[in-house]
Order: sequence, then C-alpha cells, then structure tokens
Amino acid sequence: MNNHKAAWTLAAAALALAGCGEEKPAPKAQAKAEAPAAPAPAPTIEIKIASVAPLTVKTPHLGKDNENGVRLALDEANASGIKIDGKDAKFVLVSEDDQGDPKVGTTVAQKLVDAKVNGIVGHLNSGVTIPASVIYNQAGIPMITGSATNPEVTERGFKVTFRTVGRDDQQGPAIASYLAANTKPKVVAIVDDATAYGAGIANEVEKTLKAANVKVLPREKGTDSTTDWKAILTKLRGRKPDAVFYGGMDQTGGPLLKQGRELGLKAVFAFGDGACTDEMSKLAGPAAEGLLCSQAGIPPQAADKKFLDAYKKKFNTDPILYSPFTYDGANLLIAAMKKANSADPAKYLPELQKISYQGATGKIEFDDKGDRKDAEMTIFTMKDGKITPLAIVKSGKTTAYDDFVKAAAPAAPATAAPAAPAPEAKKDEPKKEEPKK
Ligand code: ABU
Repeated sequence: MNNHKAAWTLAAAALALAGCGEEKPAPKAQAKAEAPAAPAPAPTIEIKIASVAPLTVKTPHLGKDNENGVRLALDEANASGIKIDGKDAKFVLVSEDDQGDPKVGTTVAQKLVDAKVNGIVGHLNSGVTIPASVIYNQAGIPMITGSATNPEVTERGFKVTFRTVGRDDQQGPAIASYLAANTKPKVVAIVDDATAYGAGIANEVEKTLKAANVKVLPREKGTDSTTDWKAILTKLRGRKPDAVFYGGMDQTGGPLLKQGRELGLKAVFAFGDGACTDEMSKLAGPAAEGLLCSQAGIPPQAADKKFLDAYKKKFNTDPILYSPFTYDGANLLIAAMKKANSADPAKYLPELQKISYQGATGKIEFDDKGDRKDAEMTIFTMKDGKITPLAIVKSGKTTAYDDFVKAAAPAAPATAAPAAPAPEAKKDEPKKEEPKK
C-alpha cells in the first residue's frame, strides 16, 4: 500500500469509528503532496434521528406516512448545510419497525438508546409510546410523537416527552359534541379495540355523550387485529343505536363499518383519528360514505404548501394522516439543536422545551407537559370516497372549515366540504387562526 492510500485508509477507519453525534475529524492533508494541498474539508458531525412506527403489520401505510415526514425533514436539513458547533451536520435517519406492539416497542426503544440516537420521532401508537417513553426518559433522549394522542403520553412528568398533535381528552369531546349537536342521537353504541388509544378515546366520547344526556350502551370490545365484527354488530343491531362510535384504527374500523351496513345497521358511524383516513373508503367501499370522524390536528391538506409540494415530489403521493406532524417533529428537534448549537440531548432539551416554531402545521409551542399549545381538532365526513373537512375545533370553539381556510390564507388548502353546520361556532366573533408559513 503506498503512502497516499494508507493515509486515506486510516482516515476512513477514523470516520467509521466515530460515535453518533460526535465530531468526525477531517482527513489530514498528505505530508508530501505533489500538487498544492487542497484545503482540508470541514469537520462533520453525524446526528441520528429515529423514526419509530409499525412498518410491516397492522397499519404499515400509516407507519410509512409517519416515516416519510421524518425522512423529508432530514433530507431538507442535509441539503440546507446546517452547522452545529462549527461542524457540518449530517442528519441520518434511523428507521425502526415497532410493529404497533408495546413489547416490540420497548425492545426497539432500548436498541435506539444503545445506538445513541440524538432524538426520536414516534412512536405512532399511544399503547407503544407510553412504555417506550419510560426508556427514553431514563436515557434523557427527547421524543416527539406526531400521532400518539392518549393523554398518558405526557402525563407522567417526563421532561423528554413531546407531541405535535392534540390529546384524546380534546379530540374525544370534539367528535362527541359534533355528533351530539348535528345528528342528535338518543342512543349511542361505543366499541373499542382495547388499546390505550382506542379505549382511551372511547372513554372520552362516552363521558361527553353522557354529559349531553345521550344514552350510551354497554361497551363492546375487539382488538387491534379484529376484522370480524359480526357477532358484536348483530348484538348492537338488536339495540337499535342511532350512532356507533369506534375507538380504533382504520384497518379494523373499515371492516366494522362495512359489516355494520351489510347487517343492516342504519346508525351514523363516527370514528377517531386512527380510523379517519381515505383508507376507510377502500376498506368499507360505499358503506364509508357519510362517516363522521376526527383528527387531532389540522387536516393534512391544510399544511404548508411548501411541505405538501415537497412531499408529493419526493414520495409521489399525498400525506395520509400525520406525516406533516412527524415532519414538524423532526424539524423541531433540529431547530432545538441549532439553538443549543449542540446535538447532545442534555444540551438541546431546554431549547426544545421553550421553542416557538413556525412549522408545516402552524405555530408550535409546548406547555410544561410537552403537549402542543392550542392544538386544533378537525371534524371530517366521508364524501365521494375522500375524508372531507367540515369544521375545526380550537380552544373549545368550533369554526366552519371554509372560515378556517379563509383565515389561514394565503396557504389555501385544496378543497373544503360544502358548508357544514357548526352549531358551536361564534360567527360574530371570527376565530383568528395562526397564519401558515
Ligand atoms: N391517535 C391515533 C393513532 C395513534 C394512537 O394514538 O395510538
């Protein structure tokens, strides 16, 4: 091996051995260069950001959507030439499949801690996020979920736990109030998938309906893998509910809705965010029309146009559900690192806690629990095979979606549903929404 080759081999070995978030020394210039020595490249720092979601089972389409948001944010950051502590930052995506399973989730969480990732975006499911966050908290690594909505995620006093979406004690009352005010049910059946998310949002819906003097039938339960709901639905048919609320995800909610209609249930079906996707029309076909559902944030199509265009260009598809919120999650980690001038979790965590950031989903600030301040909730209906926004609920006020769009101009979203009744809206007091980026 000649001197030239040996020098570069040693430099490459040094780069390979460097740890995550650590400085990677620039290769030394050759001592006996024949040509004038080129300036040594700037030192680099490799920063690992994890995306964790189910990628192979249960809801892989949503897991991929979450991962895409993170991937786009990191690619953009790498293209923009960010310097941290005087070094060229190279952001590396570490994507893990937690299979939507709490046990797998904790194993994966420990793997990410051992790999010394600098920050985590995930997990997708509340039931996985809750146990996994114990491990991140012990390791002191910040974690931002863009989709887990169970209140417990941020209720345990962990300083490292954040979310860019709202909580189910906001979402449950929002969809239940809308259902009660607009369809005036006398009797409602509630079914859940026995997960932290599904049972949790179902409990919130039940509390709100009971407070509105709506009769709620005894709870029916499946699992996050149930696709045959006929026994439960046959029992419910005999009780003639005016509405059925389901707490669960779209891959189980689709069959529930389809089989409900096949068995002749005439009830209004209303679902939470996990089953508030266009996927419902693929799974349930025409039976999905008229579904009422909610998401714990602005609709994906109301996100910043620059984000939407970049997402479409990169992935050749539109965001499904929470990729704008995982994109913001990754960008929040990066913004806090820039402010701290460090990728060390202990150093950038204080910046993340006090950040004020204009993201693709609007202005983001966290309260002292790590929850997004003033998160929006959106109510949708399924129309012509697409979930179509009807209204936005924010700080207890409901705004017709068309009015929200006007207030948020110039970042005008694609389409709104025909004017929807929004009984709680105070039309004489138009709600000011955060301007889009
Ligand atoms: N928010 C619905 C899906 C994710 C979860 O909270 O489990």
